[in-house]
Amino acid sequence: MAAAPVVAELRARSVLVPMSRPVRTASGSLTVSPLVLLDVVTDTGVVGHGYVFGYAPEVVAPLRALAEAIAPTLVGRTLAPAQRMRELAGKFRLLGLQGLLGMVVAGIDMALWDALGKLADQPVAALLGGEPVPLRAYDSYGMVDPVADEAALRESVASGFTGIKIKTGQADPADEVAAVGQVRDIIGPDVELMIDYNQSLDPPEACRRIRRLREFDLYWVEEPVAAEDLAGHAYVRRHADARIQTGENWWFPRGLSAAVAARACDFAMLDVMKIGGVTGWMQAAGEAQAASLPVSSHLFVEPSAHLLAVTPTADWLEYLDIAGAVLIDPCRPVDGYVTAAGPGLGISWNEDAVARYEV
Ligand code: SMN
Ligand code: MG
Repeated sequence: MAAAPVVAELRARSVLVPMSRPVRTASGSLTVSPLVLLDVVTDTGVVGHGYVFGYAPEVVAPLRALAEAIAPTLVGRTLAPAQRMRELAGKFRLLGLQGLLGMVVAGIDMALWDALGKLADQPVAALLGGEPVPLRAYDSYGMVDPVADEAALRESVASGFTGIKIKTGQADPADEVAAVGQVRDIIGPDVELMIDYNQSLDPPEACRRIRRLREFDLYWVEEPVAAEDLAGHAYVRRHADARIQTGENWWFPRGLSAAVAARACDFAMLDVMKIGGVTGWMQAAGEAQAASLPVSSHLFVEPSAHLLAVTPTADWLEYLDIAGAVLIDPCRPVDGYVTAAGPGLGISWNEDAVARYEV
């Protein structure tokens, strides 16, 4: 049997990428997408790609430096993502896989799985026992101006999206009620409407605001309070008449376990970076099924399309493009659905664009 491919080099490049739709949230705005592109160069010549989203431009340099510092640990090792994850978790046990380290480890995991898919000429969804399938997607907006954004919202619905998410948490609750009501009027009663407070409220205020939005038939209310305030999420879930979504800020599968134990949510939102890459997602998806939590994705459209395809309780794919400007063939929605592309995770860099945005 031929020798298993090994990692020859781990390469990290940082880019500040334009976002197709800047995002204003109650907890800050994003006008550029700070990414670190990770390449696992194998001894066969096949290169696996992964990427991490830094949220703030200041973070890409330390992320890149961290990836470069970890690289020697991987050189010469096989591509086995689960084994490499176990070893990295052991090596960094005292620090813990979270924060910038957790993000880099997850990005490496994505690149390892991408390399395995490319070597097998298979989409990662197939490596995981499934296959690419059309996934219903919602079009994800920031805080909207219902007048200025009306045309875009109507176009989202006309293009086939059956779900729309908007950010809320306006300083004046009356402005929030007006915005949600106007968006509901624009998209009509048959399109699902989600709102996302991005951790901006305290539990009693969240309950008060949700009560004022009752007539608008919300599909979910996302991160009403601080992500790590699981008791606060559970309080809102108990006292407000709304289904609570959270999870984009869970660190690795244990983050989901803690939320399940706290009865913090009705849904699970998995961020393929923070949940621990493909490997972490698959472990979390099993626990979400056991807890009967519908799973939706957060950002990372391409990898998430593969993972939701093999997630037993898959619910929605979030369509919010953070990397398309540096991808050769980004996943685009068709009639409101997104289907994974392979081989691997379907990630190939547009090198001209990478050169343009590299920092
Ligand atoms: C979100 C967070 C950070 C960047 C973009 C969007 C938001 C979401 O919480 O759920 O999309
Ligand atoms: Mg969110």
